[in-house]
Amino acid sequence: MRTVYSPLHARHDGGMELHRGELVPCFEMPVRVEYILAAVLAAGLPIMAPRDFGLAPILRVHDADFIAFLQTAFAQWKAVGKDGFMLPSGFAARSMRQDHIPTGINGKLGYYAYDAGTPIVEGTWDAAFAGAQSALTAAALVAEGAPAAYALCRPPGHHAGYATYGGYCFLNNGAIAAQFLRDQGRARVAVLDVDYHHGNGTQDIFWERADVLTVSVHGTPESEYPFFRGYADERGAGAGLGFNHNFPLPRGTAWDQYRATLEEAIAAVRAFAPEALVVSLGVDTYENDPISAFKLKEAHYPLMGAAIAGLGLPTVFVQEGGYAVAEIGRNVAGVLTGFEG
Ligand code: Q9C
Ligand code: ZN
Repeated sequence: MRTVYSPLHARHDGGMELHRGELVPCFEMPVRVEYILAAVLAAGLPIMAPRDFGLAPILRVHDADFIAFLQTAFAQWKAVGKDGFMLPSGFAARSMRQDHIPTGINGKLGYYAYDAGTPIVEGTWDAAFAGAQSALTAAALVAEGAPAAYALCRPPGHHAGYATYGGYCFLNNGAIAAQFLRDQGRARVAVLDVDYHHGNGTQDIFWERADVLTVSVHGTPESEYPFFRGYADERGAGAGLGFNHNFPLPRGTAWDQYRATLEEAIAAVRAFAPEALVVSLGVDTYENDPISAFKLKEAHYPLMGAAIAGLGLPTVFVQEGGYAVAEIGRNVAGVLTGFEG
């Protein structure tokens, strides 16, 4: 399969995140991509640049005012004499109004963000836009008949909701790819999210949709980010009721338990009989990941890829998390080569 990649990802750099009470350099850093690129090249996957699909396919899954905010937020920050990176300091949480969007930049940050771990820097929009184009290009390759394609997106996407950002994510690359496949005539599309963290943004976007199944296997929100989504009783609403499946697992989960749960998730995808699959591919399930607590080893990632291949579906892999930077390349390449068999 081909890897779609843009060097513009590197424009999202230089931020700090609030992590366990301290401001630290972001775990989600540009060098992640260098390791992944080296490993997929070593595995023999050809690299290509994304095509430009513009804003329209992004606006199919995101709110127009939210997108305008992402495009202009840093300029507004600079206009009040600031530079560097932006983090919110107050949120529209319980008891706060949701029906007034503040005009000032600090209020806007708190309105659209839901954590203080996702800084915006000057190049964030350019990087996020390029990542979305990579996801769209991979989806287009699959729509045109490729059995699979891999979008090496950075920043990641699965925490970005219809009009919210967080968890290092701004544009939901996987959701954008899934909607593109729908718009190319695939009647039912499934998203299988194997990142360590619950794919709350993807769940949000397709919550009331019966044509896009969302399935996530992740660390329990009782202790793990994003804390307030990802429980098993979240099943969708309205027409989408029954078309969302969450499989939370405890800290310390190792391969045997993980594999059994992944098989359940795969069975849910199979029962939906989709015409295409998007895999939100985070490898922060790895035992040495600095912010996660599962115990998967390098040898398990090819097995994960083979299990997903068992669905026999045209598949778009979209890069999500994974922060053990020296090892994530081998783990990503392991899934992709395991899928190819
Ligand atoms: N205090 C992805 O893997 N920060 N996002 C938690 C712990 C949020 C991870 C840090 C982690 C988000 C795409
Ligand atoms: Zn993650």
